[in-house]
Amino acid sequence: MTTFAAVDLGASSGRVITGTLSGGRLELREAARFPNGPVEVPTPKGQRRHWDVLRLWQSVSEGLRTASHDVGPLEAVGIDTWAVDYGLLDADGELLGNPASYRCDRTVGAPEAFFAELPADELYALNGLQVQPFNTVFQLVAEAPERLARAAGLLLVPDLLGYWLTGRRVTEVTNASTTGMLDPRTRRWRPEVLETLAQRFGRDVSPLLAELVEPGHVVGPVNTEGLGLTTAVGAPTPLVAVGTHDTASAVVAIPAERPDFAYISCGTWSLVGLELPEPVLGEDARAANLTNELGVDGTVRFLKNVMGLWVFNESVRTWRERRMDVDVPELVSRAAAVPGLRTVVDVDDAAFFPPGDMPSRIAEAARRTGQPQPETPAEFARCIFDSLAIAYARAIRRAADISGREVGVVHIVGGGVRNQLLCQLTADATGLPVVAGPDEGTALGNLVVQARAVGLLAGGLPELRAVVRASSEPRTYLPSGDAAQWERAAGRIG
Ligand code: LFR
Repeated sequence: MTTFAAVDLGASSGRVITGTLSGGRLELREAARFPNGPVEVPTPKGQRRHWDVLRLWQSVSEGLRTASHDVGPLEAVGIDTWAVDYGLLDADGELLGNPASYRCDRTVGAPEAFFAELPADELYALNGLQVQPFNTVFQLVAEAPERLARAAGLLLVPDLLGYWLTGRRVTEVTNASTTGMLDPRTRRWRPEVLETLAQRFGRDVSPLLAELVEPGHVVGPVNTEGLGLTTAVGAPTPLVAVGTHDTASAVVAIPAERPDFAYISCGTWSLVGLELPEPVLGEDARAANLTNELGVDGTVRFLKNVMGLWVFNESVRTWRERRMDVDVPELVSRAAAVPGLRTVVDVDDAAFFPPGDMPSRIAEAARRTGQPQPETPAEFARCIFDSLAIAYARAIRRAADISGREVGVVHIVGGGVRNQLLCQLTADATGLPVVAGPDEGTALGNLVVQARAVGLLAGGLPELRAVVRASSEPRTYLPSGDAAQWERAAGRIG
C-alpha cells in the first residue's frame, strides 16, 4: 500500500486529501478541509479582493502534517488550485503583497487597454485563450506599476505554494496556459505577448517567469521546516507538479471508456468542453470565446467557462444573510418539484460574475426578457439549474461543431455530481447520456499523476482513467422529456 496527498484549493474551500493505492484503485480520505474566499479591502482606488495566501499556506502545511500523521508515509504530494492568479516575489524571494483574486474588479478595462497594443484576434491566434478580464496577462496590465517594478519573480498560486514547500521555482504548463502568455501549440511562452507587456512596462517580464514544466515533473523534496514528510523508505517526500490547474486535474479523472466524450467539470465554475490533441485557433472558436487550455500528456482542453454553481452558491449565501433557513439538499429536491423551464437566464452574463445578491439579478434578467420572475428559493434554484443545463448543451454543441468532433456521451465530475437534478437536466438538455462521477475528480486526477510520476502507476491517460474508474462509481442519466421544449426555452435567452 502506498499513499499520496493531493492539495486541492478551490475559491471557497481547500482540502488535503490522501489517496491510498492498492489493487489498482485509490481509496480517498479527507485529511483536512478549510475555508477559502477573497478578502475585501478598501483602497483609495476602490474595493480590492485578495486571497489570504498566508492563511492558505498555513492550512496546507497543517493539513499535510495531519495527513502524514493519519496515514503514515507519503510517496508524493501534488497541488492544484484555480487558475490565473499569482504572487509576485522580490529579489530576496519574499512575497510582495497578497495575490489579487480573479474576482477583483481592478481588471475592468484591462483587456481593452491590452488590445489597443495587440488586437484581440491577433492575440487569440497566438494564445488561443478565451477573453476573461481575469486572465493573468490582463491582471498584469492592472498591476500597480511600482509593485511590478520591484518584482523579481512571478509564481502562479500552486507554484507559489510549491516554492514554499521545496524552495524550487517552476511554472507548470496547464496552469501557465491560462495566463494568456503561452502558445498552446508549442506549450512555450509566446514572445509577442511578452514583448507587448515589456513595451507597456518598460521592462522585460520574461526574467520573472520560472522554467516551464509538464505535469509529472518532480519538483523536488518537500523540505519545509517541521513538516518532516517522508516516503515509506524514509526519503523526503517529493512534490510532483501535477496538472496544477484544478480543471486539468479534473479532466484527467474523466472515467471515459470511449473517445467521443464531452466533459463538465462542475464546481464553482462549470468547465464544459472536449479533450483534443491540438488546439483550435480559428475565428469561430474565438467568436464563441472557446478556450484552448493545456491538459496532461500533451492534450488540449477545448472548453468554455460557464458561470457554474457560483450563481446558486451566492444565492444560498444571500438567503442565509437574510436569515432564511436554507438546507441545500432539501432545496434541490424542492426545485425538482417546481415546473421546469418557466424562466431561464443567460448564466454567463457578466452581471453574475461579481459576488452578491444573485436572486435580484436573476429577477432583473427575467423582467428584461419578459419571463415570470421566480419568487421562492426553489423557483430560483430551478431557474438556475435549467439555465445551467441550457448553457452546457450550447457549449458542448459549439465545441463539437467548431472542432468537427462527434459527442456521444457527457461526463460530469466534481461537486456538481451530487446534484442529481442538475445531472438529469443536463441529459435532457443535451439529449445525450450523462455519466456523473467521480465527485472528487480533481483530487483523483491530481493523485494518479503523482503516482505515475514516482513510478507507482504506468501508462497514458487511458490507464490513469482505468484507475479512476476502479476508484469510483459513476451514475448514468439518460435523456428524458421533450427536446423541442429545451430549444424553445434556449431561444428566450437569445
Ligand atoms: C475552476 C477554475 C477555472 C478558471 C477559474 C478561474 O476552478 O480554475 O478553470 O477559469 O477557476 O481561475
